[in-house]
Amino acid sequence: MATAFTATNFVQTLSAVNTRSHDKPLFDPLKTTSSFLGSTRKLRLTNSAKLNQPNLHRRSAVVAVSDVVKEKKLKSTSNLLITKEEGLVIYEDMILGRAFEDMCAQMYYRGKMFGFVHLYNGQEAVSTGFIKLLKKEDCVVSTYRDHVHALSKGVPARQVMSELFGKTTGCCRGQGGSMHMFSKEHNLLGGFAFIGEGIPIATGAAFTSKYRREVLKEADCDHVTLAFFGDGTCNNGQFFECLNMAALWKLPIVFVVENNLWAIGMSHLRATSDPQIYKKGPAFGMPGIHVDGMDVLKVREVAKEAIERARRGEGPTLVECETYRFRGHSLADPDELRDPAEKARYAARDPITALKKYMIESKLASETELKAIEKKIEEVVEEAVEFGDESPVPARNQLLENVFADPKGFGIGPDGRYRCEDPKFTEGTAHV
Ligand SMILES: Cc1ncc(C[n+]2csc(CCOP(=O)(O)OP(=O)(O)O)c2C)c(N)n1
Ligand SMILES: [Mg+2]
Repeated sequence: MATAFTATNFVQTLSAVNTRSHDKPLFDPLKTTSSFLGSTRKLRLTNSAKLNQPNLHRRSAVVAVSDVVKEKKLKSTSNLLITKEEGLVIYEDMILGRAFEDMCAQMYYRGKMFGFVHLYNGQEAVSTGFIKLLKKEDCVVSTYRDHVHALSKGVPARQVMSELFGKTTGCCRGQGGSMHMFSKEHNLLGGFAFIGEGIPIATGAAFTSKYRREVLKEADCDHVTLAFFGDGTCNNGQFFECLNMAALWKLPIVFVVENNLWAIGMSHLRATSDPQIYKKGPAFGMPGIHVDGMDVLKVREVAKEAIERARRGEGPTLVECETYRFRGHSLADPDELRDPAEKARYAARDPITALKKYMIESKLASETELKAIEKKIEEVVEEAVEFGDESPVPARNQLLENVFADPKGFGIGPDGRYRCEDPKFTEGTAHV
């Protein structure tokens, strides 16, 4: 059976282990059982067989939880993982993500949006579990599946919807669209259409925080960056290059892999030599951890420690969240390739239903309280659609903005001609 460091291992293993140490690890990763479900039984067996080969028996130590967390845990008087207030915030954020995406599907099929639109249904526990722990100054870097990361980071739903409608009131004034959500105010450094493209941007943002703190002596600059990306992306070069740099320079970053087991129609198990992505962390000298990405509370526990480690200046962490998308790759995908039994298995583990059950059973909230949140969010999303619909489309002179780096701007002059049509535009002296 394949091995996995679970969230519990990460949070409960109580003394620090040097990742490069040859000392015996505090727990034996090869003895833990896997929760890696995967999609194709045949391939899963092939991969577990591979793990018995001697060269894959390398034991990777994991940096364990710090004394800070240990103390906090001991002082805690409750067995519950969250307070009522925290639970309500988490629930609301997950409901917002789900309701927003469902509305996007409706609007897309009504022709209100253009290009590809990739929805996040099913993966909400990852966005909420991580981003709701951040400070405003912390940065988030996303992929083309970015609407919900933007919402969790605090970009108002109306600005995200308006962006999807290509309107001037969108968070990128309608110039980004679905795959390029960006907000300077919220330190959302972008969705990126090319896979892996955001990882170096995130690494750069983390380097900025470290530079400001250590070189510019801004003592309070303890900002952390979260880089979100998928399983398919982990086979790309940027991933490895950035793990190397982040570990080398001990950057305050968390690499969050949203392993939904598929890259469009390619099963993760067919596409990668060792499907346990978290194991690639220790190879670079950083902790690697696997967590059930359908359980927001487990994600949150791991996220807390990984974010705090980064904030304390102890460097990066690689977190693999095993999750699942409930819809096709994009709204243009008929989703005919995935096994219906696999889809049903994950649908039964809906992270929102699970949280609701936990909150009610633990008496953290009543059914009525949760219903009130759902109602409130319904209104927020409705309002976002109305706002987007009523907002103006960009003027023609916005077309070439931000396309070329020219201090005078290459847009359209007051006479309606493109500035770049002026023969003097390359000299920066055009007056059209
Ligand atoms: C550099 C690059 N190569 C190929 C593509 C085409 N492409 C778009 S999405 C995708 C799959 C990515 O899968 P994964 O990283 O698992 O993310 P998920 O869609 O599952 O969230 C690919 C290959 C791309 N966008 N960029
Ligand atoms: Mg994927």
